[in-house]
Amino acid sequence: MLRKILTEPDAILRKKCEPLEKVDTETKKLMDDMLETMYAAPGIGLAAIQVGILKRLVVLDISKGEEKKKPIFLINPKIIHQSKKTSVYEEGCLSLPGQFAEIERPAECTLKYIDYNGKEKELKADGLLATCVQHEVDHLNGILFIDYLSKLKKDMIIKKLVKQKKGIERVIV
Ligand code: GNR
Ligand code: NI
Repeated sequence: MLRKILTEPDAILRKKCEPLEKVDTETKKLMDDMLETMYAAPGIGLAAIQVGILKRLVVLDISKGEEKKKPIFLINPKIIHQSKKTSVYEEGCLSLPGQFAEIERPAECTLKYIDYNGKEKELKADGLLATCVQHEVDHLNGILFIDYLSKLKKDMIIKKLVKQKKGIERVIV
């Protein structure tokens, strides 16, 4: 089932998400829906908070069009190491439609998480995956990539998004 993706400005996107206590059928259904929603968007990552669920849940897939799909499910992800070395990527976000900016983050990170089957795992990420993982963990703490920009750039982007949203409302009403 496709879920609706919330976009900025929306107060829900600024909330802190709660850890999951168990991986039950409801959790798996939500993760399946999130993956479907992410592929349909299309995007390479999606946090539950982006579909309005305040739980520490993330789905990712950085495989390219022709390649075999490689979905990753992260439950209660915790970054346990970040490299001193940084890298810059042009980031986008499904909650900031049409907005892109170069963001500097640690180039490598290691995380602990629970997988789809409820097993504890560790993942060492670099390149785009490292950026994406950190972008998603930020979502779980109510942080968006525009928070790393100057106030001027951030305000400009929010203004554009408010305008976009007003346009959409007018069409619906
Ligand atoms: O689809 C997405 N692409 C992307 C590109 C660079 C860095 C991060 C991302 S994540 C984004 C999907 C999204 O909003 N995830 O929260
Ligand atoms: Ni995002």
